[in-house]
Amino acid sequence: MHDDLFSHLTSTPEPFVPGAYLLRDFVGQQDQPLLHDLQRILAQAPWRHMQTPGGLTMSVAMSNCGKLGWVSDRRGYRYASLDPLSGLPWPKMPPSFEALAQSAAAVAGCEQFQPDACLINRYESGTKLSLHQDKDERDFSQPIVSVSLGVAAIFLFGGLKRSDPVLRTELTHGDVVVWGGPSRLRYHGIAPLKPEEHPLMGRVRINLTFRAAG
Ligand code: MD3
Ligand code: FE
Repeated sequence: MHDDLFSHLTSTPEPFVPGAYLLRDFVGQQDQPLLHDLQRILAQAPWRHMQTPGGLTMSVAMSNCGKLGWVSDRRGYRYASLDPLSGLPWPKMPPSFEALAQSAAAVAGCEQFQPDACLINRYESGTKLSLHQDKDERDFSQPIVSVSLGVAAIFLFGGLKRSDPVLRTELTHGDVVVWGGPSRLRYHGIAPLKPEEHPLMGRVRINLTFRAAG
């Protein structure tokens, strides 16, 4: 149904590291409807800065939509079906979000991707995300799809060990990356966001990560 919105890519692109497919401006003209749906989600589940298990406040502001949401507090990292701020279920994943994630996964050869969680990250000038692995999901054979919106960021990706060398690439508004296969457990992070302005988004970067978590 939605495939025609994303049909500008017809053949499988080359992975830029094994298993990871970078789809430049895959969002295209869908950015406005996506942002419209995002505003609805944030009205129900506003930005918040979560605590790490060690008691630090994360500089990235977060929210979630979908059946499950990623949460962090003094008890640890986990997926939860209720928003701890409201006690209510996370907002439903909008069809526009799901269609984008599934179309991108399909381009990368993952036809069966069924995300049940979308973590929404907001970066302001200076906000960074330290090198980490995503290991809170049940099935690492399922990819993670990430969507970048707003100010460009330097994405850092290492190897399977924290000490492995770290490569850098810029992710700009509309870029989508499908992280599957051997890239799924790579260390990754975001360098401090530069104080820049994006015409549609202002001085922020928003990243959506779609996961099959449960
Ligand atoms: C590589 N988010 O939410 S997106 C995260 O831009 C996260 O907000 C960053 O890392 C952001 O966990 C990076 C790119 C990304 C997301 C998940 C991955 C790369 C990944 C999982 C495995 C390998
Ligand atoms: Fe991550």
